[in-house]
Amino acid sequence: KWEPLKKVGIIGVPFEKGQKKYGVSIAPAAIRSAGLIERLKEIDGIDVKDYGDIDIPSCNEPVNVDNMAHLSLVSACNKNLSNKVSQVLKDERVAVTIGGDHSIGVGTVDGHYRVNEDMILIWVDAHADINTNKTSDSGSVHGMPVALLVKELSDYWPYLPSMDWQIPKFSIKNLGYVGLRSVDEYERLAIEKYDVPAFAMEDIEEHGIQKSINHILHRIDPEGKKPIHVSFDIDSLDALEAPSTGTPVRGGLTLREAIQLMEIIHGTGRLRAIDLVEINPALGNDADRKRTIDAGLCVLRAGLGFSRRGTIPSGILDLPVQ
Ligand code: NNH
Ligand code: MN
Ligand code: MN
Repeated sequence: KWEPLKKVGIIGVPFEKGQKKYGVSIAPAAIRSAGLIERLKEIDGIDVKDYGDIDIPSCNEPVNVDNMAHLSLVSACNKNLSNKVSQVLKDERVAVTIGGDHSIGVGTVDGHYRVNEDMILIWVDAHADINTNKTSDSGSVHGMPVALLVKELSDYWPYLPSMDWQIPKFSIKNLGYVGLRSVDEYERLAIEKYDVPAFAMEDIEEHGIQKSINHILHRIDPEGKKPIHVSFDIDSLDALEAPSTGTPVRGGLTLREAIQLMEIIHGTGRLRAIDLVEINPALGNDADRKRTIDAGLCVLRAGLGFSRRGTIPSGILDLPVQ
């Protein structure tokens, strides 16, 4: 009963307060001017609607929670984003969110969950982003979104002023990881405690992308009937493929592996939301920037049905005659 959705809604999130470096907030504009909409429209049969950028609060009543930088801004941004993602999904479009740093995963997943409680989440990242404010070394919220979202960890948080709008109901049983290679100690503990299917680079090395993603999907949704949310951190790619990002890690996915991953997920017909986060056009030189943005576009195109084989124009049966 599932078929790939041909309608897509783009949401830009020029937000970077979930981490410390300048530049992730200019990614939506940079990716748009690199031809985001045009390149998605090249996909056979696709209908793209740009919902524009969400409103980013610039200042807010600050709240002080130990080891959580800019929590009130992160929270306000995610509240708007959650509503926007819900709206796009209710319009029966795949919600494609262009970040911004990965703290915006709170809003995208919350917005998806509110429309469909069955959703499952594939977190494609070098990092697990499952720190609490007690376990994080950085105090940056982009390392915490998964821990904020899952109900199983809600008792490990203090009261978070400004976050009352977000009720963590999503179950960690519906989460899987691909691409991990920089996991903090307590993050590893959480992954093992809850037996989260987590394909770190060494597992991908051993099994390949196809078996890895199929194993995860089968583990969390054996009947294959739940909508899929992919939260794609560009640093899941090898630092050579995607240099313009705040915390590059060597030894990551090749772009070919990432494209294959997205093609397989597209092929389920159940992909309903994609986040593309942590592209930082302010880091590196022109070639780095171009390579990183282009990699992100290739990932989106693969997830939305672009075929590397090429497609015959619709309604055409033969070559044009002279
Ligand atoms: N785990 C580290 C932290 O909590 C790094 C997170 N950085 C990321 N995550 N880019 O995807 O801060
Ligand atoms: Mn991340
Ligand atoms: Mn990361």
